[in-house]
Amino acid sequence: MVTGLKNPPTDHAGLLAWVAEVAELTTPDQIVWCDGSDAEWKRLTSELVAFGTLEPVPAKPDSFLARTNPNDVARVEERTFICSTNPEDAGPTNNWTSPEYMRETMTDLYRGSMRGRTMYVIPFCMGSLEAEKPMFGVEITDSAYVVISMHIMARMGTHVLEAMGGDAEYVPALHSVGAPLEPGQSDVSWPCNDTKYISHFPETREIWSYGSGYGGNSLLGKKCYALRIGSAMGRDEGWLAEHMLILRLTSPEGKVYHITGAFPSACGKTNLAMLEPTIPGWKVETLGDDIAWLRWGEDGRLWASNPEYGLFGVAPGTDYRTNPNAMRTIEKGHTLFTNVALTEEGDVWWEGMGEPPANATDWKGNEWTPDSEGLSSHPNSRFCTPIKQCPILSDAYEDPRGVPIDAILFGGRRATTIPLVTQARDWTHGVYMGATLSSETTAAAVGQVGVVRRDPMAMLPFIGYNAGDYFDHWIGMGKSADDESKLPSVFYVNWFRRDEDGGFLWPGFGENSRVLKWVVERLEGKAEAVETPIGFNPRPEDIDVEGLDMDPNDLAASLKVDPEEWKAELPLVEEWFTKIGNRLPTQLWAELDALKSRLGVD
Ligand code: GTP
Ligand code: SPV
Ligand code: MN
Repeated sequence: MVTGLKNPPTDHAGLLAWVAEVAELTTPDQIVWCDGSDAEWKRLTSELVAFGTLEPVPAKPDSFLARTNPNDVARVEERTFICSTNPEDAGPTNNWTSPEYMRETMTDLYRGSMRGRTMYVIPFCMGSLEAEKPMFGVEITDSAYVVISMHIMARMGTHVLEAMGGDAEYVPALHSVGAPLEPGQSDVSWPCNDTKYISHFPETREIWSYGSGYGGNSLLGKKCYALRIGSAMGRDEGWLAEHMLILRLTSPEGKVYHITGAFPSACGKTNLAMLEPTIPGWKVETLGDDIAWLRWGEDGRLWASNPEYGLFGVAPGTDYRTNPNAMRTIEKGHTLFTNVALTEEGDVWWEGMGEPPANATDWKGNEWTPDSEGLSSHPNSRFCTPIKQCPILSDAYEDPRGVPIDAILFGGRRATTIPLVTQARDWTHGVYMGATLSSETTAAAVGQVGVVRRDPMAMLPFIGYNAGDYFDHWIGMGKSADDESKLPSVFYVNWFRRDEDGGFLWPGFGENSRVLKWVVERLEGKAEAVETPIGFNPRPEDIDVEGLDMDPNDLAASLKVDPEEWKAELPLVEEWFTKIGNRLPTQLWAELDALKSRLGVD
């Protein structure tokens, strides 16, 4: 028997059977039950440094840099699968295979895949352990990088295993980098496999991942569990798992609001969640920057909680001027950087962080100077840091109930058409806005960057079931509210509209507080808006621009609702809805028809 099976730290029979089964299949050298301790962090980071997977970042306490294989730098949407029995249940937006086919295919891949490696067992919990029903998971992985990342990103370790007791339900999440070692074969610093599968079995709530060590492909509590499996659970149980930030906004009068925002990958969630308002008297506190679980509260309102324990944020563009609170968070150390540059002074650097260093080592390990041709850091390079280090973390963060939501923002990255902010008429119109959300693709996923695609509710790569059913679930959540006035108001924002020269019309970042101000003043019935074909829109004079040095023409252009641009959008929406097919709720076709008639199109 492999060591690690003999004196296991749990008597959970189901878990022990699964660990034994995986060990038998993948044949690791040893099994390690992760305890989540500081000693474990120290041991694994030291081992990874000695081995060359990590390099210390001496300028920041207890921080490290990983350089991945250049072919393993982002989520792989083409290799992500939803394996429901019926292909219709995965829907037209997901890759599908039958569960049987995927189990067979991946079992073959996993056979012996951990040979020569250590198999780590990571008990974790998404969300609070104090929750009515704690959302347990266990990840088995052969990557120590995954273990230390999970130390930061999720509640994990012995206390979770103890809380699971002998019979708790959990989501089994199996991960292998797919790089077995023959006796005597030397290892590489970032093992992975050209063959990659990120597979989900929503009916049996299981996750199987193979071939990639990176972020959303390998930290299986995050996108795989908290979004894809989570969304399927939410459909069955009457809640929502969403790709959303959560923030608390306090007005100068001391009124407290909670806002969630669904923006696609690398479209500004982390930045908005940690915003430092530029308008006096307003305060933002952070609750979450990537994932929100939305559930009904006893008061009949929708409450949001963040199931994660850390931040896995986009590095490029992060700076004291754009996101000072993220900088303060990572400055405290205990941070893992992936695919950024390391300066001669032993600090990290990336594009968008002030003046470039004279000399650095780039993300591929090559010498880099400001004259070098390539980027110092991969566009999807990231910092992985404990959320507790965020200096503006809200005191409600640990509350298992979360916070009651006043407004939901949908947003995308669009150079044209979409105004800075629009308020939906009602819940169903808000669902229409979310369902038709569009955005330019980013480096967060492998593939072409800058292509406009529909990314409904910023969940295109994360809906664990049929997108038509998902929209229906959103509409149903509105219907199940005991009182429509208790539902959050929905808004649609776009920080990324551009002028003819390609520059951003709106300054963004801290200045987005001006938009948040308009949002809460709409909730309070204080701010003006005009009714346009697409919803309620502010005029330039409705946005507080005091102290903002901005060309009034740019402000007007950022807010503009151009009927011609919106008419051009209609066939794209029609094509999108047609693609979703017969499970698209009729209410959304009705919303499209209503929009057409308001635009004077029949
Ligand atoms: P994921 O972690 O991939 O889900 O991304 P995210 O939505 O949290 O995106 P993030 O806040 O990390 O921002 C992604 C990129 O957009 C970074 O390079 C930011 O600097 C940039 N960005 C964020 N907010 C703004 C904004 O208001 N205006 C502009 N111009 N850029 C922004
Ligand atoms: C995203 O792509 O939306 C992320 C990064 O938040 S990853 O965890 O890699 O999915
Ligand atoms: Mn994300």
